[in-house]
Amino acid sequence: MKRVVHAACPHDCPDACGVLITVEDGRATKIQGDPAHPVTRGFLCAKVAKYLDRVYAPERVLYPARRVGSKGPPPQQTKTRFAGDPGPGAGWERISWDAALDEICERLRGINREFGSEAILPYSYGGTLGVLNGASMDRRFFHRLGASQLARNICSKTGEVGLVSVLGRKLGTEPEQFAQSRYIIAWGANIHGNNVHLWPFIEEARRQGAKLVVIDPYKTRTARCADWYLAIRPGTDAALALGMMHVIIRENLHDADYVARYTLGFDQLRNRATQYPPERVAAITGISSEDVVRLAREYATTRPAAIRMNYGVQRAENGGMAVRAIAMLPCLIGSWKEAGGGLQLSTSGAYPLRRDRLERPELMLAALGRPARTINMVEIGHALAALADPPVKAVFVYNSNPVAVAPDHNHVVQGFARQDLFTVVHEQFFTDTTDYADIVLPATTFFEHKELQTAYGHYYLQVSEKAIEPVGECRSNFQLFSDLAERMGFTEDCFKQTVDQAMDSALDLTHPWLAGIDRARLEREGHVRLNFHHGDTETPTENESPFLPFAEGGFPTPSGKAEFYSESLAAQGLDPVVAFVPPTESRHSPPARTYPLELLARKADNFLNTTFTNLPAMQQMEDRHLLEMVAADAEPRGIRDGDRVRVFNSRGEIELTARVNGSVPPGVVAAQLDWAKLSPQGRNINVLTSDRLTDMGAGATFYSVLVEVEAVSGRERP
Ligand SMILES: Nc1nc2c(c(=O)[nH]1)N[C@H]1C(S)=C(S)[C@@H](COP(=O)(O)OP(=O)(O)OC[C@H]3O[C@@H](n4cnc5c(=O)[nH]c(N)nc54)[C@H](O)[C@@H]3O)O[C@H]1N2
Ligand SMILES: Nc1nc2c(c(=O)[nH]1)N[C@H]1C(S)=C(S)[C@@H](COP(=O)(O)OP(=O)(O)OC[C@H]3O[C@@H](n4cnc5c(=O)[nH]c(N)nc54)[C@H](O)[C@@H]3O)O[C@H]1N2
Ligand code: SF4
Ligand SMILES: [Mo]
Repeated sequence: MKRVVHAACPHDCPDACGVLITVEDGRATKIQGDPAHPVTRGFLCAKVAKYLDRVYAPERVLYPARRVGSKGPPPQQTKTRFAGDPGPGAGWERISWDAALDEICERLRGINREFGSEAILPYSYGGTLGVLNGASMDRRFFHRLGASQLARNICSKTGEVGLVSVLGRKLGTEPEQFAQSRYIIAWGANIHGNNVHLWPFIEEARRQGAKLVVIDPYKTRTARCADWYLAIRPGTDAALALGMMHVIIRENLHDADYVARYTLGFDQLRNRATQYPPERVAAITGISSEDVVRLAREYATTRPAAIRMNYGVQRAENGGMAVRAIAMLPCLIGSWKEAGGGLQLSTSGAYPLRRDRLERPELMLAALGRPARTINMVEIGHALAALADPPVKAVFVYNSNPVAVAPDHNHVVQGFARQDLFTVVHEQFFTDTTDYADIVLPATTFFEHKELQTAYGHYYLQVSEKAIEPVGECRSNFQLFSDLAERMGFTEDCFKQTVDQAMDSALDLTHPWLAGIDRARLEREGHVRLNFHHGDTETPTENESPFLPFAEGGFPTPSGKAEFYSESLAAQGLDPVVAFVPPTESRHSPPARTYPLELLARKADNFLNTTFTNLPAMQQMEDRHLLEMVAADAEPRGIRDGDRVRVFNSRGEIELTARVNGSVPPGVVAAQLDWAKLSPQGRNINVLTSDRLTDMGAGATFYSVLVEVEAVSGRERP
């Protein structure tokens, strides 16, 4: 029997594609984009187009397994192949689910007794962004246990805090509206690589004469397609935005009416912008003063103008202020009034789901009588290796690969290698993190479970149906934590909820944006756009009409206005307006800085963080283990294209192959994130990154890293 099932891609990507899976006799035989989805319109990225390879990969984790060998990566000869059914010598023995759950419960109970419940730490991030499998039963379980809380700040927190400080909420321009823009700035946004479904809308705009400007220190595929590419120095975006505001205000190009009605603190902003004349901005950013002036004039006068900012800007140490500065631009020129204007960083703040009902934070208060202590996931290396107080004695990892993705890799490895640490990893593959697990549990893919799906790059809500039965003995996150709760003897009703019941409880139909969008309708239609009300109006606008969240102000900030001046930042001891403060690790840092080159430890276009890095079809699409640099930095170091180089700083070192290709500006080098055990010397680029936190939101600083590079001579290739 053949049927076609509607699903939604849950990977950590703004697009949340509508997907159609063909199933024949219980086996998925084809995957394609859903042509009916108004934003993702029938195509998939290269990664997910080959998803059958992932679902049916021979290396998938299929059964629970218990470590029999020592912790750490497997020996070289078994480096790339890990049988899902671990055979003798693989370092694992297959165990039953009953045995696995019993052992986990016994260990957690013991640790709880001896060290307290906060010695247990969950660690999860973006494996699936599905509403239920991302954060529901898992949170209930750890709250009920009284476990430590995890601050999930590794990706977007800084940008969120920066954006919200101006706009009040994570709302932005709909992707569909970019087709109507006449001026588009991709600002730290690698659209071709990371948000490919926006591209056709941009192309549509360009056919009607729109100009695309890309601001990125790395010459991405997106930059190569741009009408104008500005190679900004890393971590200097706040200065560029301030320079633009300087020109816009000086030349009276701002929208005085919009500013007067809907913004707060214009006078303070004007004073601040005065301090950033184009010449000063040029010296900071590496963009000429003529270009700063031209960008400001074009942006303010070519309408509608939209900014697609992505998360690249906010991975700098001063990223909060940078996002804040950029978010002020559309408020200054009033472009929120126009379809095809405004700015998009994320749309995720639009979904009025009842997260409280899914996560049940009150269970933690009942268990502990107070909120549990919080550990920042960015600092996991130090929390484990330097022994937080009370010490972390158990880590439960799901939806994440911390040994590969967390900064300061050497500390992370040192922490996870602790023999006294009890580590459980729920995974689809034997990753860098399972190498340090005591117990590995098999996880379903989105083909194998039902899910509710939001997006962070558009405004559609979707139901993703289960297409096939779980392969092997895989269980979804939702089921795993429900099963564990039962085994722990947790009797609260919420642990017995079915997937459908949990979905229903999340869908708050009393909220106007969700009115009429119940599960039955989502199941029937697959995807439904949120119904937006503008301002305070009670009647939903026509569903086809453009969503203009701030056309008439209505900013959900404390003042109800776009805040160029923020009391709440002042209260936190931060600059209440906005300023450029150079990152500690940057060319602008004090002369005593020890390492001369700025490193961008980037994502790959054909991987998703470290997901997909182990699949041969994806590996073939990437040139891996390269250090990209310009001739001006290579030659003085005696480095030629293709040479082995040692890249190092005080935190670590890694050997890569030099690629002298002009993708980076002088003074900047770039390399890709990959699995450590698939990289030279078994370590990845995060040996060089730092767990220093950002200015706002305590986020990660992956793009504020200084290194030195030298040629490796007369040494064996690793
Ligand atoms: N193919 C693919 N798609 C992905 C991902 C992936 O790994 N691969 N990851 C997903 C995830 S988790 C996320 S958060 C999103 C992220 O999507 P993006 O925000 O687009 O992600 P990044 O690649 O981190 O950063 C975007 C660009 O910012 C540039 N950049 C770095 N530093 C600076 C700076 O100081 N100023 C400016 N102006 N630009 C800078 C980088 O060179 C990069 O090209 O993408 C998601 N989609
Ligand atoms: N150097 C450097 N480091 C970075 C970044 C960078 O740009 N450069 N990017 C940072 C960013 S933006 C992010 S978001 C983080 C990402 O950090 P993570 O969210 O840890 O990302 P992944 O490496 O993709 O690991 C996700 C894992 O979840 C597993 N998984 C998928 N679905 C499920 C499921 O349903 N259940 C379970 N249990 N597991 C599942 C996948 O197999 C995969 O191994 O990395 C950060 N690290
Ligand atoms: S990873 Fe992104 S682009 Fe690819 S299918 Fe999933 S949502 Fe679509
Ligand atoms: Mo991310």
